[in-house]
Amino acid sequence: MIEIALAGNPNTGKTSLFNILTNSYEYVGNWSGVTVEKKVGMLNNKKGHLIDLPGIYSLNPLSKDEGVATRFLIEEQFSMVLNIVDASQLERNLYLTIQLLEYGKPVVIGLNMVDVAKGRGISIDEKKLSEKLNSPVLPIVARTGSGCKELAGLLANEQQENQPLYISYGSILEKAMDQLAAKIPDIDGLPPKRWLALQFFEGNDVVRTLLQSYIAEEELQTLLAETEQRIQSEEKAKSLPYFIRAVRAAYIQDIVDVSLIKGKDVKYTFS
Ligand code: GDP
Ligand code: MG
Ligand code: K
Repeated sequence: MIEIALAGNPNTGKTSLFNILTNSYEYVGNWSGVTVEKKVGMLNNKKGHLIDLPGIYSLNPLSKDEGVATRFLIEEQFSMVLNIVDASQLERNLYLTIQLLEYGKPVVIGLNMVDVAKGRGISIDEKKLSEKLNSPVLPIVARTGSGCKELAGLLANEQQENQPLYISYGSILEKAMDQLAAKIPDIDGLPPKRWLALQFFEGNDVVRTLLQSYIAEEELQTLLAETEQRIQSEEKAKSLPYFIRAVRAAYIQDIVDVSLIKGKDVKYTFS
C-alpha cells in the first residue's frame, strides 16, 4: 500500500480530483490539534491511499493550514506527492511545486483547469514543463474527469526515489545551509537536511521547532542573524525570506517562459 499526499493551492480542484481518484473514505476527521479537515481515501485500484492536504500557497506556514501540510511532510511516512496545479495560474502555483520538488519525494503533477486556461488564451506545453520540473505532468479537467484515468495510472506505479530539485541560492546562503545541515543528526525518516535548512532560513516555524530539538536555540539564532545580515548587506536584499522568494521567482519565470504559450490555440490531448 502506497501513501500519496495530494497537495496544491486552494481552489485548484483538489476535492474534485480526490473524489475521482478514490472510491471510499478510509478516514474523515480533523488533523491532530487543529480544526482543519483531514480526508484519506482509498485509490480506485486499491493500491494506495490518497491523503488530502489543506490547500496552501507555500510550505512556510503563515496559516494553520500551511502548518498542517508542513507537519505532514516532516512527521508522516508517504512515498509520493500528487501536486495539483492550476494551469490558468501557473506562475503562482509553481511556488508550492518548487518547494515540494526541493523536498525530493517523487512528484506527479496534475495540470488542472486546462479548460479555463484555454478559455483565457493560455496553453501550456506540458512536455516542456515536465522536462523543466523533471517530473510527469498530465493535463486534466477534474470537473469532468478528462485525463484523470491516465493520471491514476501513474499513481499506481511504484516510483523510485527522486533527486531533490536543486536551485542554487548563492554562496552566502549555500554556505549557511551547509553549516546548518552539518549540525542536523542522521535520523531515519527526517526530511532532507538541505530542505530543512532552507525552510529554516525562510522562516518556517514548524521546521525551526523541529531543529530546536537537535540544535541549541542560541546556535540557531546566531546562524540566522549572521546570514540575514550578510544577505542584506552583500546581496542588497530586503530580508532573507524575501531573497529566497526572489531566487525562486526567477527560477519559476524561466520555467514559465519556456512552457507557457499565450494567445495560441494549442489543443490538449486526453487519453
Ligand atoms: P479545491 O478547493 O482545491 O478542493 O477545489 P474544488 O475541487 O472544490 O474545485 C473548486 C471549483 O473549481 C469547483 O467549482 C469545481 O467544480 C471547479 N473545478 C475543479 N476542477 C476544474 C476544472 O478542471 N475545470 C473547471 N472549469 N472547473 C474546475
Ligand atoms: Mg477542497
Ligand atoms: K469515485
